[in-house]
Amino acid sequence: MKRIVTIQDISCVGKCSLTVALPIISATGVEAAIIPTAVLSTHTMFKNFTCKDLDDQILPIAKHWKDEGITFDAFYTGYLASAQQIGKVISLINDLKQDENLVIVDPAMADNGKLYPAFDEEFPHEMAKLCAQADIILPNITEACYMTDTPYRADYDETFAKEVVEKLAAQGAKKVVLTGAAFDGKYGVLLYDSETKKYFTYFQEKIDAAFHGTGDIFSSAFTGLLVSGKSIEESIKIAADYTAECIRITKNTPNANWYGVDFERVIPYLIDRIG
Ligand code: PXL
Repeated sequence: MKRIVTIQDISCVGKCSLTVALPIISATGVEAAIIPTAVLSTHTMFKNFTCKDLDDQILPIAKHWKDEGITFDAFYTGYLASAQQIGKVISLINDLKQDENLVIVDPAMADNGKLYPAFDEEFPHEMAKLCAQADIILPNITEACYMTDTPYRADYDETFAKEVVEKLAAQGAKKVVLTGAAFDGKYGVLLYDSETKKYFTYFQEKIDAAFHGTGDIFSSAFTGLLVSGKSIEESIKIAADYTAECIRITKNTPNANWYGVDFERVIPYLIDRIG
């Protein structure tokens, strides 16, 4: 059985990060080991959230695993609690990673042109260092702009998207998967492979609703699917369709935006698509 370690926070309420990564990766038939980077009462879109940073646990956990000879097929990181924590995650990966292991980074830190409340302008530069070491990164356009010091544009075209994606690849990431790519009236995912210099796009019908945590749902499904043996293109398609289904069934639920989508009800669809 394949095993991923996913490194991100636990938001106790507000479905995102580890509370979605665990069930979704499990549904793809892959083991999800975890490192919780922080425990928050809710994700940071709620007011007055509490946060206990678990920074001091990261390297001791890594050391124990190394001593025990525990290995992983992939390292998958999401929301990290501080710039200092990013350095520790880089050390952990360098320490435990074997040549054939995948490093997948979702630089979960910003959306709609803005950083999440816990982060300052320096944070994206640290995150860019982690992304530079990754096999695959999963930014949205806001995160891509922050990490490349490109002024954010709410409206952009395909040329702009490709420019930003290629800047990220030039910083070191082998493959860039731009999520929520919206240009020329289309909406979906844009993949750039810096080794083949080829693009792959998967567009979908844009659903007129926004929910918190859908980026984490896409990234978790994508990572599980890829590690389970699907191609990168197939993993993008199934993860994007799964995320869209989650949004579709939650669309009319009042006040769901912050609480997250009903991804649980669509797990049978995900398993069906895996075949
Ligand atoms: O979904 C990304 C995410 C994860 N974890 C925490 C967050 C957010 C987005 O705001 O606040 C704590």
